Order: sequence, then C-alpha cells, then structure tokens
Amino acid sequence: MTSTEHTTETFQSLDELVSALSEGERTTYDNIIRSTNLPSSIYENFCSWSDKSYTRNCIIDTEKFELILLCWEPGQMTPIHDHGGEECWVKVISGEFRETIYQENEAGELTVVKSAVAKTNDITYMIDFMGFHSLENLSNERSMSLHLYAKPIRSCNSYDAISGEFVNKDLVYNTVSEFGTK
Ligand code: 2CO
Ligand code: FE2
Repeated sequence: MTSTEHTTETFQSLDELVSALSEGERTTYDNIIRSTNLPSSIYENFCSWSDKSYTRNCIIDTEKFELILLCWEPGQMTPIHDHGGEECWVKVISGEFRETIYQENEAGELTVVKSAVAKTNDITYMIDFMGFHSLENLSNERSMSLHLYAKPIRSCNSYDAISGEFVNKDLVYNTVSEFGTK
C-alpha cells in the first residue's frame, strides 16, 4: 500500500469500538462513530424500558468518554437541554427521532433554529455553542439510540417548561453494564 491510501476500519464488536475510543482522542471520535457498525443484537444486552421516561443505560464510562444506550418508548422525549460543555454524538440504532435545535435570542427567548428527522444509522452531533436540543421518538415502536459523550456528562442544563427557566440536573443511569467494569 502506498502512503496515500487509507484503510477504512469498521468497528463491528464492542471491544473494537471501546479500544478505538480508549486509544483515540476527541478529534478522532467523529470518524470512529461513523465507522461503527455493531450487530443490533449487541444493543439488546444493554436495553431497559420505562413508561415514565426514556432510559439511560451505561455501556462504558471512562474519564475520557461515555458510551450509553438510550431506550425510548413511542412518543418519549427529552426536555430541551445542553451538554455540560461536552461533545455529543447520537447514532440512531432503531426507529426514527425528531431532533430540534434551539438558540437563545437577545431577549433570552428560545427559538428553533433546526428541526430534522434522524433515521436508523443517522448520526447527529451537538456541542453547547450550537445551542440546546431535544430529541423525540417519532416511531410507533420502541427505539434505541447510541450516545457518545466526550468527556462524560454528569449534569446538564435542562429547560423547565413550567418555570420557563433552565435548571441544572444531574444525569443518572437506569442501568450500568458489567461490560465497562470487567
Ligand atoms: N443528552 C440527553 C441525555 O444524555 C439525550 S439527547 O441526545 O444527546 O439524556
Ligand atoms: Fe442531548
């Protein structure tokens, strides 16, 4: 192979994906998540479901990054929120989501700057200077999304529709896998 040729590695197992993230840096994460193609059966090991809210299921949590699986009943959605100053990639594993992006105008009002549908295998990216977002499961079925945060996000600002203000909320896991601790 000459030096101008590139190999496009794809990550087809969780071990491969986690090794790449552990050895990589934030600057390589966009490429890694776009090269991730795990069999959907892998995700079934991590899912949990709740009628109350989408669930946050930790696959692995390190000092550098957090990889979590979110599981959504039909119609479940997040509040409008930021990402604690960190980078956020979302890959749709199954189903269809609406992502709405908001920015605050000079009067401090939230305005929609983008609203788009993300389908299976689509990848979206957010960072706080882009604004806030919300995600909603548009599907009539349970859906799953894979989230990569770098670094991990322990709390975020979440819009409280009743008070009309953002409140800082701790982010908690519904389940924590043994994968990251073994
Ligand atoms: N950031 C939300 C969370 O971690 C999910 S929306 O996609 O980033 O709960
Ligand atoms: Fe988010």
